[in-house]
Formats: sequence, C-alpha cells, structure tokens
Amino acid sequence: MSFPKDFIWGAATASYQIEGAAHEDGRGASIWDTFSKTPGKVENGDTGDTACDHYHRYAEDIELMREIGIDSYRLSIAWPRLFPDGGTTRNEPGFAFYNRLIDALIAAGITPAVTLYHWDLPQPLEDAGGWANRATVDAFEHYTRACAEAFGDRVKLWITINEPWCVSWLGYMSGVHAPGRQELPAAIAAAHHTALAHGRATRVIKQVVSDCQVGITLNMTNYIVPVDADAEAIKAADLLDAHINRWWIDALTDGQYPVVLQEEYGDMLSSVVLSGDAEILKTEPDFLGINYYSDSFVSTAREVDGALRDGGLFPFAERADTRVPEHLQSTLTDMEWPVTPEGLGVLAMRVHTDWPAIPALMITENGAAYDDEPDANGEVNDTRRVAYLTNHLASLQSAIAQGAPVVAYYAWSLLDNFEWAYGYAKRFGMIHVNFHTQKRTLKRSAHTYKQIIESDRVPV
Ligand code: GCO
Repeated sequence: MSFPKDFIWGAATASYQIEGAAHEDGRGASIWDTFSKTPGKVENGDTGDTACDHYHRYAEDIELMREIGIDSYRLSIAWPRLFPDGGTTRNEPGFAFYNRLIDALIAAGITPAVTLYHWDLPQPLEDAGGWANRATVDAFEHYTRACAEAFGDRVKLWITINEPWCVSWLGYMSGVHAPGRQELPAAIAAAHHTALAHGRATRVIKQVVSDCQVGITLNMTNYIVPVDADAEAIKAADLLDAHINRWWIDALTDGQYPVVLQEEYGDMLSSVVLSGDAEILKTEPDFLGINYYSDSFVSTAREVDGALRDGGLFPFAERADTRVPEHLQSTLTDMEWPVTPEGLGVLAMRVHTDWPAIPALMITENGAAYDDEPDANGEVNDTRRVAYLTNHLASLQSAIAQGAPVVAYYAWSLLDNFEWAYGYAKRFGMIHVNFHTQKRTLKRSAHTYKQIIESDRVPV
C-alpha cells in the first residue's frame, strides 16, 4: 500500500471559506458576500465575514501544516482582494497579503498550489451578468495575468477554476450557490464561458510563468447503474456523465463539447459559441485536478415535461431516479453522501483511460463531513474520517499501481470552514475549529495523515 516516493501530499482550502477579513484592507464584495447576506440562502444566516480568520492567523495555520507534514498547500486567491471592482484597478494590500502567505509557505518548506477562482467573483462583474456574460472571461484573463506576474516567481502550480460545474449549474440553474440565479440559458452560457476562461488563463500563465504547471479542478463522480438497468436508465446516466464529467474535459482536450449536450442545449449553446472558440477551449493540459467525494447512482429514468427545462431544477437530475441505494444508506456522511472509496480508484483509471492526453492527475479534493467535537480531554476522535481517508487512499494507491498517473492528493480540508449554503454546520476539516474562540485542534485524522505522509504508506 505504498505510494511513489515523490508523491505530493497536500491539504486544500478556499479563500471565502477560511479567510474572513471580508471588509479589510480594501477587499471588495464577492457574490458570496452578497449571497450569504441574503436571508434564507445560507444555513443559520452564516457568512464568511470571519470564517477561520485565516487572514490574520495564517502563520499559526502554516505551523499546523508543518506539524502534519504536508508537502503542498492548495489555497485560492480572492479576486476581490486584488481587484475590488473586478476591473483593472489594483488593491495593493491584497497583493501584499498573498505575498506574505506565499512567502511564509515557502519558508516553511510547503509548496503553494494556487487556485485562481474558487467562486468569489467580484460583485460588480455579476452586476454586469457574471459568468453568463462573455466579458467576464476578459476580466478573468486580466486578473490571471496580474496574479501570474505577481506570484509566478514562487508559484509554479496553478489551478485556473475550481469546479466550473458548480459555478455554472449551482450558481445559475439551481440557484443554491451564489449568485442564486435560476436561468437555464445563463447556466449554459456560464458552462461555456468558464471553459473559455480556462483556455485563456492557461495561455496567459504559460506566457508569464516559466516552468509552471497549469490545470483545472473538476468535481467528478462515477455514475453507477444497476446490472439490469434498462436502455432509458443507461441513457440518463450517460447524459449526467456528459453533464458533470465530460463537458470541461472534452473542451480542454479536444475543443468540443459532448455531442449529446450540444443536441440537448441547441441554440442556447450555439448562440454563445463564437467562431474560433474551439481553438481557445483546447489546451495542452499539464494535469487535471479531480475533486472526488462519492459515487452517484441512476436506478431508473423518469419522463419529465419540458417545463423543467426552463425551471429551477437541473434539466437532467429530474430525468432519473438518482437516490442512494439502500445498501449504502448506512454509510452516509453529514452531507448525506454515501461513502464509496473504491470509486476514487475507478475514477482515476477511467480518466486515464478515456483521456490519455492528460499526462498527470491530482486529487485536488477528497474528504468527508463529520461533526466530531473535542471530548473531555480536548481530543477530536474522528474515527469515521480516519476510515474515509485510509480507505480512499488505499483505492487510489491501487489505481496508481495499475498505471493511473496520479501525482498528488490534497485532503479536503485542512480546517473546518464555511461550507457554502450549509454555513458552518458541516465540518470537513482535519483540524477542528472552534468558531467562537478560533481555537484549532488537530483531529485524529490529522495525526493519521501525518503517519501516512511520513511513510508514504496507508496503514492496513
Ligand atoms: C466543492 C468545493 C469545496 C467544498 C467541498 C465540500 O467541491 O464543493 O471545492 O469548497 O467545500 O467540496 O463540499
């Protein structure tokens, strides 16, 4: 159960989820500041105003990273800290913060992996249409170039966009994420513009930063159908697979979207794809970031009327029964996601097989929400997360042994943090955060991860 000696062990977070300091040093408002302050959008009315106060406590958190022994830390940059209006007016204190953070990571011997966009779009850009507006791609390119110029001498690992599927479909179709819109044409436009943004940003980073690696991070899953599934269920699973898994990978490797979705979206897509876009979409990927949490299930297809196509629901999720099978109900995490560790290895092998042009894979997120709290001795005995971690890593190691080019694993997450529409109600961290006192406590899973990192082995 050993991993390659040069395997990269990391942990991941995101700016809006941990930084706090939402109104400090010139930071502008993001769509998540707006959304979280909109009554009813986030559990308990929680916001990222303080979060883990990482903006002020980053040195302490880096010390904890050192204690765990991670090689690399995946952070995201808050666009509104650098360009509060989303345009070209720089906020120098924002650049200074990330220079301090990056320098402190390097001084601690921890390699920074920087995500340029982890959902905190400057609000003025959303006021102009957000990701449904093609002009946002231009603004993202300008922001990317500024980051590459400012940090590219020390940052060599770049992720352009985190989970463009969530950006597009949770933000503009279901509305459960910022900016909370429910408009199918806007979601399709955002799905195209985020793919374009990745293509444009990849080229800018490569122009500015020597010897760097650039990729995108996608939330991916395996769609599992019963052995006796009928043709309609298999068709529904394929549609969901194209929708969640293939859209951005096909674009960045081939410049084309899945045909089944081109047909499904019709002129809602063709009206936003311009001549020359295919060449922008297609890149030479250095790696693909995969966020994997759990498998998905399609038991039977369901006929729905066309009304859903323009309503507030996914046009596809309603076309199939995607409930978790009975035999996995007992494994649900606090997010009600089933625990399916073998799926991580299966997915890594599938991506390697289906998209051989991708030279390397990084698991940029994998983890689980469990509500373990400190016991009377102040210890957090998160045994379920320890099992989740070790079983998923065992599955990943098996895929590597079969040839999957997985070079890194970033646990989600370093810290308990703001879990979007769930606020602070869901705890994904290896480090427990008391959000009243900001006290950090390494959970048992952090100690287990430390042992795994030291030995490059998963305890059996
Ligand atoms: C995501 C985001 C993270 C989440 C994590 C748990 O994948 O949705 O990248 O910000 O917090 O995945 O949902």
